Amino acid sequence: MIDTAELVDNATGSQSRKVFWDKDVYQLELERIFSRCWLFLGHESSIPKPGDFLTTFMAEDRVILSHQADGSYKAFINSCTHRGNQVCHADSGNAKAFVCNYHGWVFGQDGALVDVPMEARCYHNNLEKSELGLKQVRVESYKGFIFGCHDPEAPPLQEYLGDFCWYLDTIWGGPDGGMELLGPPMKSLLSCNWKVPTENFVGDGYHVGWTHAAALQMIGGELAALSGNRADMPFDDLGLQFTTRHGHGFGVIDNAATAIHVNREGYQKFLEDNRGKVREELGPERERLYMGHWNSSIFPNCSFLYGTNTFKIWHPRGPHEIEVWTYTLVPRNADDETKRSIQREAIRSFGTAGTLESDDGENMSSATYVNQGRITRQGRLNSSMGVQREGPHPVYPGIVGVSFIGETSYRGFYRFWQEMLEAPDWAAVHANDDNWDEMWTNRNFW
Ligand code: UNU
Ligand code: FES
Ligand code: FE
Repeated sequence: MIDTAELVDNATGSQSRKVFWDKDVYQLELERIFSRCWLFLGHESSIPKPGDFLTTFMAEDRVILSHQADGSYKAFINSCTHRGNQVCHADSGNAKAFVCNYHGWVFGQDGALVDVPMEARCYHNNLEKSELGLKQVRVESYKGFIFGCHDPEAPPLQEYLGDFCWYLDTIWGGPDGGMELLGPPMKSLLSCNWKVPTENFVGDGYHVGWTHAAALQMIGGELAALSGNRADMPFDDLGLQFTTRHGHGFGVIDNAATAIHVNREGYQKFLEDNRGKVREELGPERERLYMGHWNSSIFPNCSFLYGTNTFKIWHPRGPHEIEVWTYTLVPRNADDETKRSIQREAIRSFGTAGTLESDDGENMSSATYVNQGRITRQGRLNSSMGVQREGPHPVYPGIVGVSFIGETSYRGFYRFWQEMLEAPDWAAVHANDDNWDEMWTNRNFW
């Protein structure tokens, strides 16, 4: 039996090392998190036409995301209902139907079983085709970003994103026309627990100046002042950190959206051209966010950097390995040259072989594998930075921490992670909707 109470201590900000290592914790995550939360599947821009599809994963389950004739999207498990063979082996394409390699069963664009070889002769009309479609997944999209969920009781996607929509509305479907993804995604394996990169993206402003010291020094610009945590680093002016009801969160560095770009003119001009509209329609707080650099995670395993514009899904492969999928986020209305330039910059920094990506990978792997040691893994992990220097804010929804270098959104992520592991169903989660943030006791901080 797993003692979930011991796994996370919200008051002090600590976690058991079992969260990165234990096989039973991982099985519970598959059951209670990945089977019940909304998981990112793909962007509408990747499958623009009817019949377009892509294949992806929801944790370790293979799924097909398919653009329907009526313009809607469906997703279904990519495993034949006959003898279980994987039906579609392509990464993406356009298909009238999906034909299984093994015995030739044919599934429609909507996953329904539409044809079976020699059906009358071999099954003698005893096959209930209508009950043998590919297993359906709930699908909903927000501003073009398509998510899937296995739990019929889960709230609608927009409610799941919740307060985080207020932030996302600045960039994903905002006054500048919103964003889309450039693919196909780069794919690579990394030997780490899936939560190590997720927590890093949700709120690790602390590692930036140290892990990435050399890269930031090379790139120059605003963030070079962070390199090596220099004494002249403008610490108190380093933005904010946010966490929301369902563990989604981010940190923002002010006026640094394009700081990691070597060639930034096109993108910086696009942002400058649009900031007035953002201010007018969404107000000065979100204009501030629009011009900043975000490190962000959407619970449970999707992360992005706004500004640098890498967009990642951390697909778990057991407790100690992940498959990393990397897309590039680009403003929909930027010209093609600017989009290409943003993609080159995102790949150079956070692509599979990116300079900053490789800085991070070694830490993520080693933070996982040290827990192989029986004594080592009995210790705990600390995420106490900024405790009490955070609270509800008069303008920004959720809980706001005082600097982008803090661990407010780590604590928010693990608070919800623990809540999901403990909740028997979504009704039990809803029961906490009015008091989810009571662990942040400094109510008048802002
Ligand atoms: O490495 C990161 N996650 C990062 C780098 C975050 C913010 C700025 C630069
Ligand atoms: Fe943070 Fe070592 S200093 S993990
Ligand atoms: Fe990093």
